[in-house]
Amino acid sequence: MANSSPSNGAKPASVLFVCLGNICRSPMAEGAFRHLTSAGTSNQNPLIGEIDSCGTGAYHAGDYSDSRTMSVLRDNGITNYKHQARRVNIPEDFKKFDYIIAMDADNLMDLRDMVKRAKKNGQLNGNEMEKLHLYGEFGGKTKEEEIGDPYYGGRDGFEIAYKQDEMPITLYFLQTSRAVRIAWLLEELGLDSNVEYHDREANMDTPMSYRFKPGMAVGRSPGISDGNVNLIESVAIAEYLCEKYDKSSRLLPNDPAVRANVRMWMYASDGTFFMHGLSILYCSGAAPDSAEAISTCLTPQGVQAGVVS
Ligand SMILES: N[C@@H](CCC(=O)N[C@@H](CS)C(=O)NCC(=O)O)C(=O)O
Repeated sequence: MANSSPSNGAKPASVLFVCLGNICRSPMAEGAFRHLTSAGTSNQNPLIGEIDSCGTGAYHAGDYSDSRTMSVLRDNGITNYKHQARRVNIPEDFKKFDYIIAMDADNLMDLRDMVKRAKKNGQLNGNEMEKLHLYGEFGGKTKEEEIGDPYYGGRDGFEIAYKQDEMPITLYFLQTSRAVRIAWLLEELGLDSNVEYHDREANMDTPMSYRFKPGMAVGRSPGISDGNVNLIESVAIAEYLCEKYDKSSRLLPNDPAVRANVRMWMYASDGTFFMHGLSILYCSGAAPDSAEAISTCLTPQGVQAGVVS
């Protein structure tokens, strides 16, 4: 529990994750979120207060979290989380928590029905409906993202659910750089992302704060982090985002010939940029400063003499 408050004096927000039985998805989200916000430690994110999870149903009340949830959390370095399933408390949970986050659309619908009924019989009379959200609105890679129930599948379903519980993509954005293409792509794919902006220095140099970004091998822009994937090079990033998130193959079509054609233009545009960049670089290094010098440069002898390299 946080013992410090946000610097603006606001009350830390409390968060409740909700799925059906509270043994698979919502404890996974709770465990991952506790870890991300350093809950229960002296470093706890001051914006976050109480964190809990529950189920819309009581099927597993009192049970410990599914062993597959626990083993996936452990594999991701989360070893100190323990939870016993419980059903949502009506009306208490709806009064107590600021954010009530449903893992899928059915959970959200059930929660809405509960609030409606509790309002009808006078148990609730506040802004409870506004507290209800679908997971994807916050942590998901897309706004509509749902965390599918992995209960009846193998352990890999739990691994997918964990991946979904991880933070959104971070785009390291250097001003006046090709990062703008990736920002566009993230928006076009409907992906939620944190954008970390870095202004250039007055002389347009890349600031040191950008150059030495952890995980960004050589501090080039654009760069992204997506879970434990760190990437630079805009074409590589664009391909990765399309392969992973363009589920309908809208931007990178499925047909191999068309796909190859799109790729060809992606690589070609990068090469063209590089060539333009080189000519600007050469000119800026050896810019002639008079009409006479320019005419000398433009003769083959001028070029051979290295006036223009
Ligand atoms: N081919 C690369 C080019 C990247 C590039 O040249 N980035 C420049 C900004 S547009 C950069 O990172 N400059 C920072 C530096 O050189 O430290 C791509 O498309 O990602």
